[in-house]
Amino acid sequence: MERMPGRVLVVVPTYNERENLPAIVGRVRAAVPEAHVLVADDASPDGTGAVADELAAGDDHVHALHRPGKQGLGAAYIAGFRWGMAEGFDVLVEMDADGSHQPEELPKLLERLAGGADLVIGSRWVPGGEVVNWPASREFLSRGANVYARMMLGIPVRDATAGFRAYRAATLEKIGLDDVESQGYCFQVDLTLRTVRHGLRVAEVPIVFVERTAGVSKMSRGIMVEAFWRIMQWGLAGLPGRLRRSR
Ligand SMILES: Nc1nc2c(ncn2[C@@H]2O[C@H](COP(=O)(O)OP(=O)(O)O)[C@@H](O)[C@H]2O)c(=O)[nH]1
Ligand SMILES: [Mg+2]
Repeated sequence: MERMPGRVLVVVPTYNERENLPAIVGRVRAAVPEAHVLVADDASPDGTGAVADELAAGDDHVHALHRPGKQGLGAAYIAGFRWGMAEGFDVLVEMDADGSHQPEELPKLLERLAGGADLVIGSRWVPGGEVVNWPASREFLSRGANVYARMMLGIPVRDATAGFRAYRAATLEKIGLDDVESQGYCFQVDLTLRTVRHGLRVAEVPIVFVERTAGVSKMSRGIMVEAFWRIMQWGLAGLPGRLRRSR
């Protein structure tokens, strides 16, 4: 890669991803050999944690973080980010374990970060972005959630729910992680909003998102309900400021 934005840690949260993990870790190591990988596993019943330990034992760029039980995506990422910042990494990457986020596209995100951004989002909903193998219902849900978030929050981001992204450690330090309560996918919207509200630079680069072929999605009704209400709360809390600025 031409320009690296510093030492990079790719955090991969896992819950029952045993059959997906070895391939995804191998692809990250091949695509960006200088980057380290941290698997943040929530005591997966299928033994993903033991698979992570095996991978870590065979490669000094691979690490495993074991958490006591399923506590949601947000909590796993925060634990992973804290681990990485304590270890002195300059860039913290979010990436799913199921192959939906293609490690081969990671250099593109990192180059954009090095070129001058505080958060880079791998976006499905900008020109050039794409989703492969999604049923129409899932595409409708994702597009709808993004229109809802953009209108409620007034942020200029096309894919605020995307989970393939790169943060500067300095960005995470500035926005603060101590009071983040979002557990499910609205964690992504939460951190996007914080980044925008701190006046930091958010860039979106198009990615091709490929639906998983092994294991099952952890998307649930509870996760959707959490996102709906939290986004409404943030939108209402930010409304006086938006009105003041538009006058
Ligand atoms: N550690 C941890 N990982 C999770 C949790 N929920 C989902 N994940 C992981 O987050 C990533 C995205 O989840 P996935 O089920 O593929 O969601 P989808 O792509 O939106 O259908 C995968 O790597 C999951 O294993 C959780 O509660 N804890
Ligand atoms: Mg997935």
